[in-house]
Amino acid sequence: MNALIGERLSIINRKPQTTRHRILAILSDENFQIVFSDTPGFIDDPAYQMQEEMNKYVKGTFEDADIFMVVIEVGHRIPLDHSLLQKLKLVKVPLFLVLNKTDLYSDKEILSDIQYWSEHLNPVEIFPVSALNKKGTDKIVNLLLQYLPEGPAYYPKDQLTDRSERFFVSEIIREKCLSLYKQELPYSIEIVVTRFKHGTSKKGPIIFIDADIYTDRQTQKSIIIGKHGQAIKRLGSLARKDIEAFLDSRVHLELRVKVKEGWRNNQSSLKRFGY
Ligand SMILES: Nc1nc2c(ncn2[C@@H]2O[C@H](COP(=O)(O)OP(=O)(O)OP(=O)(O)O)[C@@H](O)[C@H]2O)c(=O)[nH]1
Ligand SMILES: [Mg+2]
Repeated sequence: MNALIGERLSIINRKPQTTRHRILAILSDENFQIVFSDTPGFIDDPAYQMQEEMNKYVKGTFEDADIFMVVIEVGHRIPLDHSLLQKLKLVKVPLFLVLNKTDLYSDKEILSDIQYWSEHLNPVEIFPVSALNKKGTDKIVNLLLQYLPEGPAYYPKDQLTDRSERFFVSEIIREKCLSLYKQELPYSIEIVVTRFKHGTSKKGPIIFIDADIYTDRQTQKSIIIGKHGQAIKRLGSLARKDIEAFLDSRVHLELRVKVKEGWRNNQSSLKRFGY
């Protein structure tokens, strides 16, 4: 989705379950408006209420998508009896298949996948792409326009997303947690922006941002902070750089760590965290 709209809206990380919400990206032109909706990946055996909520975002797309665009990595042969594939075969709207990461695979492997998926999933279009190198992605928008139903624009032409700046700030911080902290730790983390205030400093305009990092155990809190606060300092400085680029402004970022035991299974916490 980022490659198609030319903005970095959805956070990216090699760890699975990076995307936890449904994020809209709106692409408008003189004659069209396409609303992309990035979702989490489907989780087969949800262990937490949070993951059930993530799956609900996926299920929601079956209600309202005008086109399904499924992204599968080349060479990833998901079992054909997988419930999601079965469901995708039955969708009434056009199904696009995007075979991603072509930069890592040979032409032979890519061709074999095109053949395999056209036989077993029967999408109306298949796009071998490298989202990383923006290769093969330029054709997609034109084809989407051919298959999309006509209708009035839902959003103002200058609106890029349905999410707030606060939301993206929290996502950027979470993205840095995913790359800085090991193994399971990032999965127990949620970010809440508690202050977002435009101000001025000696050097000119600045945005003051405070954010709470929630985790579900005291031991994790100390890991997040690190020895002499080194880990959280590094987190703050990496996140601030990306937030400044995203907001195109200087930023002062304050991070605090809090413990909320079992938040991933707590309905009111989940609601508060925007699930
Ligand atoms: N080599 C290569 N890597 C890619 C490409 N596209 C994405 N990646 C990498 O694949 C990993 C996963 O990317 P994400 O955007 O987080 O994938 P996702 O499908 O949204 O995954 P979740 O949000 O976790 O469900 C990241 O490490 C990306 O850098 C590509 O075209 N080529
Ligand atoms: Mg994602």
